[in-house]
Amino acid sequence: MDSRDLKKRISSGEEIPASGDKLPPPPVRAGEAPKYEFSGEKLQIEAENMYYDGFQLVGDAVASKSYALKLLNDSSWAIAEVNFPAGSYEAVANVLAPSANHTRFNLYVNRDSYLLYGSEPPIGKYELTTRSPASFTLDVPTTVTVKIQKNDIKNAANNGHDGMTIDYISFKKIK
Ligand SMILES: [Ca+2]
Repeated sequence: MDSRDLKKRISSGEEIPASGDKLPPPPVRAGEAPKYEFSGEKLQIEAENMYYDGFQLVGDAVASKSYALKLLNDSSWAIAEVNFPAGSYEAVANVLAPSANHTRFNLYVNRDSYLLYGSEPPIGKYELTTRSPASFTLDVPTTVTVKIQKNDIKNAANNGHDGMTIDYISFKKIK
């Protein structure tokens, strides 16, 4: 499906055969990094609400909030800012890999990269990347830039792939 077809499908409100649900209107595209406060135990950031370029917006009735972002190439990026209290955290993403060759991407927490991936081979539906949680500790309250991108710029062995659809990132306080 090219992006014009997607737009047509969204604007026509066509029903999705899988569930019969109509998609709500697509989210307004962010013009700058959205800012979040982490409080309590958990924070979920929808990929489609991040400030992004080089991703295709995907409408999917089974995705959280009915939309997700598909990573297209090396220059794809999506960012958000989060104020975290001091503590230890774990991040996972909800993802859909189209094939065994399209299963990985990097999540940056400020300057640190974490390679996220789900089941290998992929299970063919959305799943959490619980096999590769990104764990980090902040000694003091910290404003973090969270960034989704394909590659690890410091370590080519941890580069990702094109094609992963990313639904949301979920942060959990573990300590
Ligand atoms: Ca989503």
